[in-house]
Amino acid sequence: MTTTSDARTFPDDFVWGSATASYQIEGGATEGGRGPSIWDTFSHTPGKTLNGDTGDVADDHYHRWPEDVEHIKNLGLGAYRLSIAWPRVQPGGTGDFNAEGIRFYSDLLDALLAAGVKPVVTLYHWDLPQELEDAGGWANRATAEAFAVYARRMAEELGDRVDVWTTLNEPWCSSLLGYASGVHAPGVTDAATALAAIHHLNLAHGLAVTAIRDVLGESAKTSITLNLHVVRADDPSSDADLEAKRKADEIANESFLGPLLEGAYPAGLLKRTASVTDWSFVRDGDLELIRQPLGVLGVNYYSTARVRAWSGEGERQQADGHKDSAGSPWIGAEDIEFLPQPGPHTAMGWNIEPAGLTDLLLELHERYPDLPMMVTENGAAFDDEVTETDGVKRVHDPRRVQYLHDHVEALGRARDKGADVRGYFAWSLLDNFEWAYGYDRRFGIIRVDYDTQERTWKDSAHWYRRLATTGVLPEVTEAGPR
Ligand code: GBH
Repeated sequence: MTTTSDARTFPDDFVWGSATASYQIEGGATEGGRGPSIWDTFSHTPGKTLNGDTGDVADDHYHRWPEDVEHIKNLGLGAYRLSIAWPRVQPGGTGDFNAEGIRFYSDLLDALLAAGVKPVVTLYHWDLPQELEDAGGWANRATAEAFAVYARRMAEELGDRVDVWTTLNEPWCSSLLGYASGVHAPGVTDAATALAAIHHLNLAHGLAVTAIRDVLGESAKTSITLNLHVVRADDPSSDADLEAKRKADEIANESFLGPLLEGAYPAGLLKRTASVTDWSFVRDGDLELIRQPLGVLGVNYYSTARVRAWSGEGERQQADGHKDSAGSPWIGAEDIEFLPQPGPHTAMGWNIEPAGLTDLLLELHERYPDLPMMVTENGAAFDDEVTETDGVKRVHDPRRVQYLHDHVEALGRARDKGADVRGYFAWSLLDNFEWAYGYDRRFGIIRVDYDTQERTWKDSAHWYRRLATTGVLPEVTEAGPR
């Protein structure tokens, strides 16, 4: 690792990228032999997404990918993080693969390589084939086994062109938002089901890494991306608040880090959930299967949370994101409350706290000193201002520029203190389908006009290009075209 005393200057081999996910950008939902996914079903169910938005068309990336690759190239990015839609390449999740779907990704990877961009590929960013959900989804062990078959086939078909293989994106969301709070597909609200989903997602990761290494050899760069929660105790000198933090950490972080990197589920969580499930879905040998060598850990970071013990009286405060959901994703932490965080906040209502990223990366580095990391997502939704002068459109997004600037700086601080962070991916390349929030929330550094599908670089895209091409953090005033 190259060290530098200046947190604003990054080494030449530091990777600057941007990220997307299949269901959020592709559209073409019924084209090219693609099968339905749980997000097609969920978004087409009235009341599940804001304004009833679906990913049927999204950014029409399925047809416009050559233009999008041009944008990636013109941004000067060294890497692009994309996900494969499982139902596009294997419509039912088991059985036949779909040559047309595989060709779509094969062509996309070729174009990225021709543009000098390294593909970082996620195998699962939440679009489970509906047939697998009908058979029990992630609560079903067979889904993990099917995932390994799919992963093996992708490694065989595309392995020579992929730089990093990421198995899962944010299994916390897939399990706890999908099966506990129900705000994500498939919209189930059952704690026991969610805990089984956690385990089968972890198992799917382990089986997939094994399959990928079997096909591509031990030098294959394998990875998983986690949304690790930075949880602060409201009063760090209060044992009760520290205990509240520990409960939140266990369900949100340790139920993944534990099995993936340390070979066990957190004992406290097992105890506190004993009345919900007997955990018999964890079979002999599973923990060995899950704990596989990782080339790099992907870290997604957006904001922080603050918790304290709940007295049991009055109305319990809940995390901003889950106020209206039917179930809580904080299993085993029913007696804690989430306090409103001081601002500023993004359009998602998430608080902005760049120091949380420094803390998180340093903590991970201390715990796993030999594990390289990449920030695989970081970014913010804001209301952008679109102006048009003499037919030239500009999109002003000063708060996004500030957000990206401050977080890259925070990443640089962690690196200066020794954290082995090798890359940063801005979420997202394009405005896209923001899950339950539909098209209402825009995370892109490139604006998408959903009537015309026209792409327009925001000021943040111009700013990010300077960063990616120089490796030196520009001032926020250096945003905009030049
Ligand atoms: C990522 O999820 C996804 O990978 C990506 O697809 C998505 O578009 C992007 O972020 C933006 O949402 O629950 O109130 O404590 C991020 C999901 C964000 C979930 C922060 C938990 C904490 C708010 N996480 N959130 S709260």
